[in-house]
Amino acid sequence: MTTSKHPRTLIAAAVTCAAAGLVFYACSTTTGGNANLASGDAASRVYVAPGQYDQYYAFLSGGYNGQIGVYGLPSGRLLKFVSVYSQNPETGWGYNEETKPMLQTTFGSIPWDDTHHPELSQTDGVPDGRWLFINANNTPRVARVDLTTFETTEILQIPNSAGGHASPFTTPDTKYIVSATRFSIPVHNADVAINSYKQNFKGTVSFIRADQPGKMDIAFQILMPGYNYDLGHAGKGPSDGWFFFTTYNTEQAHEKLELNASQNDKDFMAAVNYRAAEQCIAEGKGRTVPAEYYHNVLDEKSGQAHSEKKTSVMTLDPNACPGVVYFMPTPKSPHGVDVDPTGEYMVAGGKLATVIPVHSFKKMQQAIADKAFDGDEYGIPVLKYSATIAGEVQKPGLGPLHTEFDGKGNAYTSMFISSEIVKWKLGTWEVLDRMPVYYSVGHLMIPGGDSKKPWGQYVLSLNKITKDRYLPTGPELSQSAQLIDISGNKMKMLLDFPTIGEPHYAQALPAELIRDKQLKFYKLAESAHPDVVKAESEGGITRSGKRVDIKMAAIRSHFAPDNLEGVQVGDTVYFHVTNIEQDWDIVHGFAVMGAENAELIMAPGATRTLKWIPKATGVYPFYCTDFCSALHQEMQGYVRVSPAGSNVPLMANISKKAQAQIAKATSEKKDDSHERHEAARKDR
Ligand code: K7E
Ligand code: CUA
Repeated sequence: MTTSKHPRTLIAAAVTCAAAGLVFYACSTTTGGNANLASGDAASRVYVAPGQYDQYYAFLSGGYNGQIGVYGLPSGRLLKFVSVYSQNPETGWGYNEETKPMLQTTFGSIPWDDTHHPELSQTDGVPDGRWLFINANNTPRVARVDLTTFETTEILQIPNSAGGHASPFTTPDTKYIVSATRFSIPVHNADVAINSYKQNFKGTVSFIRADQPGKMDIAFQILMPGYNYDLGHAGKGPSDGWFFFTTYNTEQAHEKLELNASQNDKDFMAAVNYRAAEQCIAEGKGRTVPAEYYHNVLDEKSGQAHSEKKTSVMTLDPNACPGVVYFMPTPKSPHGVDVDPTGEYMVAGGKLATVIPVHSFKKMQQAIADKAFDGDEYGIPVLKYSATIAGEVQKPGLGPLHTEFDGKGNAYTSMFISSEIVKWKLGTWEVLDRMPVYYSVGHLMIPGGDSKKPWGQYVLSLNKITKDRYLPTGPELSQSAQLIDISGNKMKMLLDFPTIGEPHYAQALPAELIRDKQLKFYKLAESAHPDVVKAESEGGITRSGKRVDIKMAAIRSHFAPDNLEGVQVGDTVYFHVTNIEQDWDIVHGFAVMGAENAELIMAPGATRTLKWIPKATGVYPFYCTDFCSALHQEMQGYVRVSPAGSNVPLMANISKKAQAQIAKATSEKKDDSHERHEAARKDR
């Protein structure tokens, strides 16, 4: 669920169900114990000895922290946060000049978002460890994270959309990732009465070209009726070429949705034939319309991001392209839609339904061929429920949300209201096992569990409410994840660990698919950053009007230059700091007193730039923030700030060693930059 952090959501869910004539009780608000769920050998099953590696990388979305948490499984150890949509003062992401453009949108620079669904790139339907995509839920965007650097390298804004929730699920070849509107809005957005919802509000489903890094773009947007589009998954195998989306609010309510969007017994699963859409567009049946959105790319060679504003988008009206969209009635306000590894079954999470409905792709094709329609909605054929349904899992539990697969013919569904994971069999639809989880599970995740080849060893339960699970930390507690062994017939609880942010979905894959491909440092010799320094002697200070640029090298354990003069009140100062180390994991930081943004953190070989506007005269220390050597505490310097118009000359103090480098360089090459002379002029 999207906003299900607090216990009141449980009550709300129960009330909703009561309104629908059913009374569900959340069994997840009991207090106390249940500590003995774990079997005796559980500890040894998750124990990763000092110096040993975890078996899987797991990527957990951070929800409202706008980031991604990288955890090792089975230990549950937190390895890293990848900054995506939210500024991160810890790394300087979104604060330094290099990465600021990554947060650019048509609404301006947005320093925050809400991440829900990490999605690994796939080759032939199997996660391949190249990239991880993630959606922004509030201001719709999709991002690419490069899994050799664990850095966000690309962000694309989605126009004509609001609430980019059904995103960024991939096709089996990663040709496309998708983004669909959770909130329908006027398309093109306009000043209209909210009660003109039915006439004016539309949904869109965007197919985003994703297989070429640095070149993400919207291939086309399909204009859909004004429902809420919740989640999506691509077909695979026989259903390759199709994409499935859940909808709710087919009532098209625009107020008190809690009640008004829960009237219909069935909403729809939308089946989109995207190859047919490609075909229609090739035949000129699409329409290019004006739309403004940003594409932001971090250049690998310079480490600098650039923003490009796009001005149009290709749209397709399903009525102009018969056969591109069908609706399958699906009970009731479905949340997740998950396609099994064979590609035959589409499982819906009918969160207010009493069953788990499963559609058959084979039957769907037959129903289309037979025109087994129950009329249409806005020209889109509605297939008969009985014609596409493969089966219903009876009495699965309360509040089914999401399903993943183990690759051995079993499915695992999360039950939000009854707080359990339910294992059932594809084809016979019988419930095989249940595991209580604490509390209120949202998504669940099996490594590769939405792909053609799940690594069906564990399921991770991503829970919303921790209550009494951990030492209390005031009114707000962390969310939790629980690792369950699914290698045998019965599920076994192994581990319970707190998570940061609100992980909605997660994905995981075997560590060896990523581990040995890690970049250890950026090659200094190949840096294309315009303000890089490749040796200490290249540091210096220059002025151009009221702008002062300071180029600096950072190396254990000093900055070069380390003392600077000639800066004046009213100047805008840019510190361009290059970590000139060429050694794995030797990181330096940079912070200056009174700076209003954050620190810089420089990976080896990287240049980062801090903007600083000194407001008062004085001497300002700066220092390295990352404990880099025994003499880290000595890694410091001063900037002198004089009054505006002062005649204190520019001075950058560099070491004897650097002076020697400069002398050597100038004797070899007479006409070398006088910026360096300037720097060397006033040395110690
Ligand atoms: Cu169920 Cu946003 Cu995929 Cu929350 S979502 S759980
Ligand atoms: Cu460099 Cu501490």
